Amino acid sequence: HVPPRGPDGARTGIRTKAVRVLEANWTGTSTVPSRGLYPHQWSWDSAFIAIGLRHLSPLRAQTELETLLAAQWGDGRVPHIVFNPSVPLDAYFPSPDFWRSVSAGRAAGAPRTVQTSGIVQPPVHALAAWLVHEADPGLSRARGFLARVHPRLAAWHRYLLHRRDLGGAGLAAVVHPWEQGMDNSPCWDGPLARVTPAPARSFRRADLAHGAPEDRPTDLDYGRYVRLAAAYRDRGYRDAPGGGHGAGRGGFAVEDPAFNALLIASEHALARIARELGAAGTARQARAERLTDVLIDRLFDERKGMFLCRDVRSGEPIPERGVGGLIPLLLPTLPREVADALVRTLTGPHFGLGVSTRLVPSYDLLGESFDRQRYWRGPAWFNTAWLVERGLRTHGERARADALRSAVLALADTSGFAEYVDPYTGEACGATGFGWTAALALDLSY
Ligand code: 9WN
Repeated sequence: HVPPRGPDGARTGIRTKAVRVLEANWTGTSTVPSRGLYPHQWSWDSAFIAIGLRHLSPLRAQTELETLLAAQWGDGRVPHIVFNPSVPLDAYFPSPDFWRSVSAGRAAGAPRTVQTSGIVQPPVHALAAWLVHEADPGLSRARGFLARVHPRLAAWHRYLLHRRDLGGAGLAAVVHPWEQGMDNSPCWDGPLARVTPAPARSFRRADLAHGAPEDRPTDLDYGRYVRLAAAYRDRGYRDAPGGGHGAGRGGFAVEDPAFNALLIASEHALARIARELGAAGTARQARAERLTDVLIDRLFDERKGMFLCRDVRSGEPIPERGVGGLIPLLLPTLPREVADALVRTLTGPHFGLGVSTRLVPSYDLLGESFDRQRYWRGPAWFNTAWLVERGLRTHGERARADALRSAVLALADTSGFAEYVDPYTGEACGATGFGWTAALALDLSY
């Protein structure tokens, strides 16, 4: 059901509650995903959070993105975590003393005055910057917001499209499951099996102090995350063609459809930003369209009716159906037949949207590894729902988009703005009072 509209046509109840979460998670310069579980600034969280914050305070939304971009590395990468120095080291693992960005990241141009991780997350930022600008163009122009963020966003995309083109086809590759943002998706099980896990006694998981073990990745997953991140760090966070770092048998390099679709959507946004700043933006626009074609050629699986990941090391597609394979629906120049196939898959037996599930599950309902409770192996997340909602609307699927929007608003409310929910029942899993859940519900309430 859709929360009742107030006298001014506003969905007042959920807005008030969402704003309360965003206020509680605001630190003064950015917003934490969760006070307990994730007490620092995360990259793609901040982009989604800014999209919600623009309704509450366009200035705060601009600040959120500017704080993140201030921690950008010289080589253009935007780190996946910007650490808050006033938070104790043992509050989150891996902490700054693991990443050692200032020393290990020196050659790659890590900032000297702020500590960050050395890996990245999906590039939702240019899309967020454009949406934030649109919320209050007058304020944005007065502050020179787009003029200041544009060079940083352009350098960020340059890093991804050049240094991270490990497969040589023009797409960006992720070198760690945390980079794609869906940490323990069954899509990574194959490529991760080649990685020798770091011994469990060599690190201490802080997440289990806040989250139920059955909702979180396993110790074996963590052992592999730690091994890969440490290998990347020990190579000075250098990117080598072919996924060479963390290399030998143990490398990880994957072309992911969601990561690349978000990059392309952000390229479209960057073209608009360039136009607003007086440039033509046509080359960037053309590149976004070209990249959409490459994405289809390289990652679309006609038989499965969705996009798949591609393991750069083996050169083979990864047969698992993850929600990331539906995110390219976001792209405006997707051919009709591809968009139609994605909608059929979304509402068919593997994802069941509007038939058996209330919100888009993160993984194939019929897949062997499906687990309705464990993190990215089945539960439904609100950021992917927001992206699919936008995709449905982009391709004229208005009734389905409306239904998904209503489900997001209802479940965000009843779950206490949960990090993720059981896709069948909507029951809360993980943390509550979660930043992007509140922000994106707020956005969809308008
Ligand atoms: C590792 C912050 C982040 C999200 C990711 C989500 C989770 C971190 C973790 O939390 O990942 O980056 O410790 O599990 O998977 O998408 O950005 O909310």
